[in-house]
Amino acid sequence: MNLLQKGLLLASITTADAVAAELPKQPNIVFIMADDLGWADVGYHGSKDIKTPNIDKLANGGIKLETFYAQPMCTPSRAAFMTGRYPMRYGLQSFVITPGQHYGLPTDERTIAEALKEAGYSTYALGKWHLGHSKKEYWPQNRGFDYFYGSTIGNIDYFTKKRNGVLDWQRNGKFIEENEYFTDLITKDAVRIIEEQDGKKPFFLYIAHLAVHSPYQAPKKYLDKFMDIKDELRRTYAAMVASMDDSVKAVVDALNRKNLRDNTLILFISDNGGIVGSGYSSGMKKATGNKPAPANNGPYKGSKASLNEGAVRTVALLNWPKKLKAGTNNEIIHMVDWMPTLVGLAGGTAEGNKTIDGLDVWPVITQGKATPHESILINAEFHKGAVRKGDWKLIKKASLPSKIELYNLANDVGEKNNIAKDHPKKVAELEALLNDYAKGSKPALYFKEYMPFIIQDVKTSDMEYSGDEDSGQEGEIPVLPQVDAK
Ligand SMILES: [Ca+2]
Repeated sequence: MNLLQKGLLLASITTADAVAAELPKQPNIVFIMADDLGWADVGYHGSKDIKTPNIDKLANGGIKLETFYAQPMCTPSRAAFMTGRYPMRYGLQSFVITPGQHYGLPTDERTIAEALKEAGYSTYALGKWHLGHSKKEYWPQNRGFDYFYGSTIGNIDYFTKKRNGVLDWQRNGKFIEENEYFTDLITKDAVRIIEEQDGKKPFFLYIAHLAVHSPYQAPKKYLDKFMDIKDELRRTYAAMVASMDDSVKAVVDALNRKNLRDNTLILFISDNGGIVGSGYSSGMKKATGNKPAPANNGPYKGSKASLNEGAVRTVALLNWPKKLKAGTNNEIIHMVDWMPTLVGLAGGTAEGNKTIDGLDVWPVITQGKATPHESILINAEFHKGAVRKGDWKLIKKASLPSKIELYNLANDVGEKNNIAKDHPKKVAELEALLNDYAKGSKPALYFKEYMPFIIQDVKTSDMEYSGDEDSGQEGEIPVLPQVDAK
């Protein structure tokens, strides 16, 4: 084809086609997951005491997703990302996989890493997994990742990599003792991986920070930067954010050094909102010495694990200077959307043998299209759930005494005015919608494992008693106060 023919061909295709034609066939994808980051704890959302110049640079030079929904907690959110499916569909809607649990992301669920690997990508997982640890079949290297370096449980010590005395730090299945700070170790490995790329294959690099999840620990050099923050917990938290911000810089610098930046999409997303106020659990109170939790969710109500915006509306941005025009996007985008969107961008196939809840939001991000979601499920558990449809959000607390909350987020983003009583028709519509979603749910594996007599879910009261339930769980140790024999 000569130049004239090429010119004619270009002139004959539409603008949209031209944009598509310009896209490299298979961009590299660097997905950085923050853990429990407060919405307002980044500079570009107005944080005054915590500086995040490197995250801000990505945000301001990229697309800030300001109506991005994750799940309320770590395990469900990661599951939604990995599968493109709402966690209630496979029993991960409730709580997280705790160290004593045996379950994981069911192995018949297809992951984004499997889909990208099939599309020709090298796939790497670094950091915190939290989608199953008890059996190797749940580990990242058996869920589509060529390589895994990190921890499979949550909440390990940032330095010892132990949880209750058990080491949880591995490289490709080999447990190793490394006492450097969690964030520094995964950052060094990310940089090494980027530097070793030979350009023959595109890569998917999933960097899952433990930061800024508890336990609240940071290296001295970062703590020293925040001596003006009086509250010790907030100071440590700020130091953890700053360390993660430096990690972002190291990754971007490595991509620049390797001349990979033009063909690499970077995403920075928090898996859920921050823990604020009085926190949410006795464990958290213990971790904080009964002090207020350190995060700030800005205008959004609630804390991690709730159904309020503070738990599920998270820090989210994309950056790809060569392809994405800087700006702010206010359309509804959900964690489940990354699977079809990123796999679509990679020219792969997201759909396996199960229906995906996520939708391809690339036209929303690049062409200013409206969200393709008529509604989104915020979560559905046996005792509570929430949906958003347009500007309306309904929260149902089904355990007795039950409670219905209805908010119009267009004028009440802080969920301050429950207007359920004024809008019975809207309540009925959204309650029916939430119930329809919930009909597609499976029993929560968390409760099933702790309460084995539940054969369907607590919601149905469908329990099969063996008559031995009164003896408790196997090996359950009585908790008794010490009694003075005298
Ligand atoms: Ca989390």
